Amino acid sequence: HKVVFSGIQPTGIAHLGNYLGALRQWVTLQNESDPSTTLIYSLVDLHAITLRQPPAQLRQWKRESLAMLLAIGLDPKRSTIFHQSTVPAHAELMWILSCQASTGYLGRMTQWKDKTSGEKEGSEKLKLGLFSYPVLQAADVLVHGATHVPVGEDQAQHLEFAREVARGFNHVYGDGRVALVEPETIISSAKRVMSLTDPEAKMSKSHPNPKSRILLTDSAEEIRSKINTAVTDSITGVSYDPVQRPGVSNLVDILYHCTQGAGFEDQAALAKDLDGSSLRAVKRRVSDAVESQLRPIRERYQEIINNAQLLDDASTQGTQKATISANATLAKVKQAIGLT
Ligand code: AQP
Repeated sequence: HKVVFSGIQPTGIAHLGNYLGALRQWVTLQNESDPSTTLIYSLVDLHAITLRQPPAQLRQWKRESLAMLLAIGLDPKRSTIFHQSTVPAHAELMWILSCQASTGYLGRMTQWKDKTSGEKEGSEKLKLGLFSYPVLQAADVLVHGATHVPVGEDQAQHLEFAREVARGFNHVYGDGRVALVEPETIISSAKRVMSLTDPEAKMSKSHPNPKSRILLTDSAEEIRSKINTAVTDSITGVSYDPVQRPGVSNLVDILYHCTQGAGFEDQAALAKDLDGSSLRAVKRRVSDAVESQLRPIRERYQEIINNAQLLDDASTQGTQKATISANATLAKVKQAIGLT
């Protein structure tokens, strides 16, 4: 039985990287999979508080993020869509898995190293939640028995960790009645969309410069202006070389993925075709392609963001379905450990 699970942090409106790297796949999986496939998508609000968020801001982001999942085309009747904190089994399984997870492994996580590399004052100020959130992420996936997890490349390491935790748990407690499922990672072809202002870093919600990302709610003018000011290089012509020319290659990537390949075999072939055009013309094509992808999403979002009834109903329905799925696993786990 195929179970798809994935999550997004409600830490702001989703950006083009979230969409091409993860969300678009969520919708495709929903629309193309067999009716027997279970689809569970979570707004992972407990992950969102690993960095401090003003309460009113978090509340607003949670609502906007839910509206966005509906706007991209997820159907709450077909897919389970819920806020993580409304299903306590996630946090409960996290504790149980924490008693299994290696701190050495957690300390080697790239995201942990990146987020703490600037800290000069030792570990005093660093929060435990930021260190242990891959364990919560493992619980998110394992508590629903997910078989497939569609994510961007930055999450691949955390998924490997989740498999390791599942293996460890099964080794200690697996007695035939409980076996946590080791999930497969599904990485989309747009696995890493880069920042427009700093193309060596991934596009992210938390980057301080709003020009670094295109939000799914951006107007046509905002899209155009952000693409126009995107950092490129002073080399003449267009070529696809993510190492030497990260800015230009990112634009080629974005064009490629927003036009389903634009009829070309790969990004290098598309770049070759663009080579005669001025950078200005290339940027115009990129803006047009992004605008065509995002316009329907933006319009649908505007229709539903103020529909409190629709949002509340979707969330309540999602919580009910997710609770049933999560509690089934948690009960088996507690039994196996001897807690019940
Ligand atoms: N740039 C990206 N390219 C491709 N996929 C991406 N994802 C995120 N950025 C890119 C994928 O989107 C899903 C949700 O991830 P997230 O909620 O962690 O989004 P974020 O933009 O990464 O958020 P933050 O708040 O800036 O978090 P940090 O800085 O912690 O990463 C995931 O499947 C992710 O892979």
